[in-house]
Amino acid sequence: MARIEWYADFVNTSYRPNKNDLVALFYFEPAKGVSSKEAAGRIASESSTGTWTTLHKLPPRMKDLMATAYEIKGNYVKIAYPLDLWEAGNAPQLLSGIAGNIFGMKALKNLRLMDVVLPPSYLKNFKGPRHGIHGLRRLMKVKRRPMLGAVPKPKVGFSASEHAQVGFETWLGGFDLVKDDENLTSQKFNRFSERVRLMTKLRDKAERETGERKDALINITGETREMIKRAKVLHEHGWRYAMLDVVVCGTSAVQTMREVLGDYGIAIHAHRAMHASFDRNLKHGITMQFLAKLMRLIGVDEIHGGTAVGKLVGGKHEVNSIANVLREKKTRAEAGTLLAQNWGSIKPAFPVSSGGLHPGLVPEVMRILGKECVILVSGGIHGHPKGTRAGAIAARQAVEASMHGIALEEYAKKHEELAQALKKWGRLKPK
Ligand code: CAP
Ligand code: MG
Repeated sequence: MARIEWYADFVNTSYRPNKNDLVALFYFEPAKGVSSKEAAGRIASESSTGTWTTLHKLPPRMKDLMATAYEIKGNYVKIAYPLDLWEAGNAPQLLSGIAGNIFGMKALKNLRLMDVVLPPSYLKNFKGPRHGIHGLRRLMKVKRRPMLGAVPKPKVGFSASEHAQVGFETWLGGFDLVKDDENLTSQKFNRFSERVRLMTKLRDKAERETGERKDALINITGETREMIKRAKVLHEHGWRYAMLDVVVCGTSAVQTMREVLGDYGIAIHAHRAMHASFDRNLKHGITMQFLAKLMRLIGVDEIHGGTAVGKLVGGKHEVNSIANVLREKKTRAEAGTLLAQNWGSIKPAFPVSSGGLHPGLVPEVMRILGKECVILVSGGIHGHPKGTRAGAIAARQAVEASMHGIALEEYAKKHEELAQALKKWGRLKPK
């Protein structure tokens, strides 16, 4: 009888990837009755040239585009993809292959894309961050400490003027950045253009009064042509950053905005809202590490990566591992999670630590992430017993104490804002 399936043709354990292959690491669980080898072959097949059955006609050159599952170890498989499968500089197309149909295959109970090694020949068609860590430090004149920012809280509901006023208090307390929340764009109670106008006035005032650089992560998320208009407004008002909800916008829009904002010299702050819908289940979906990698590749300057100690999921290992992906020139391999990646000339990006932080948690965040990060303390400054400005002062004191290796309680003896924050929250880890 003629062969119906050809999945085995996509498995070759003696294959060794060449320097132009793109190599993906998957965690997989075959469905009942499916062998590991067959499941691995199906993943390689559906993510490259295959279909469910043998074909009547197959041009010989097709062989050169087939992916190869070449290493199967327990529930992990490595698959090598020839470079020519991928269009240069097209991030959505990459996802349609390695993160597309394969997640829905009946032959698999679970499938998780852990990481991908991008060869130099593939990397070279992407821009990476416009400024990166060093560029942002120069832009903001913040030399050594973590960058500090806060979102006015509640998340949405303030008028543009109330919002700008909270921002002003945040800046005057010593913070560098005032961030919009992910679901604030241009609602009728707080229009984008009005917010930008008022924030600009108060930013200039704050810069004059403090002698420090002050900026904001104003959310331009929307339909792509609208984002282009909003980017222009930010440019005309002299802003150095823009914020994008990168997952909901999609890689195509992020690539477009990297072009537009990059031409203006504006940095991208990436909020990752919706990431947990595909990275939270440890057996299925896509890791946050890979999302971070993809975003660094297509050009965000900083992206949320979790706190390990705050209100949202994501442990210490994951937070460190995301930082490894974002900050290193050569990302180190980590067993079962990360593959080694040489970033070539692509700049490093800041990991952003946010969600449920307050001054008492700052030392722990800095123990995990060090100084090369952005720390957002939002509820944890606006909830300070003396208000936003005192809250920001307290958080900055907590950063100073950590930079000097001084225990918070000790530092608080001479810094009353910090003492007040510690009295309210101590080392509380919010849920
Ligand atoms: C933080 C935050 C961010 C989260 C997102 C919020 O506020 O603005 O959206 O940090 O999560 O709305 O929760 P708080 P992540 O500081 O008041 O908690 O950074 O993990 O992507
Ligand atoms: Mg938020």
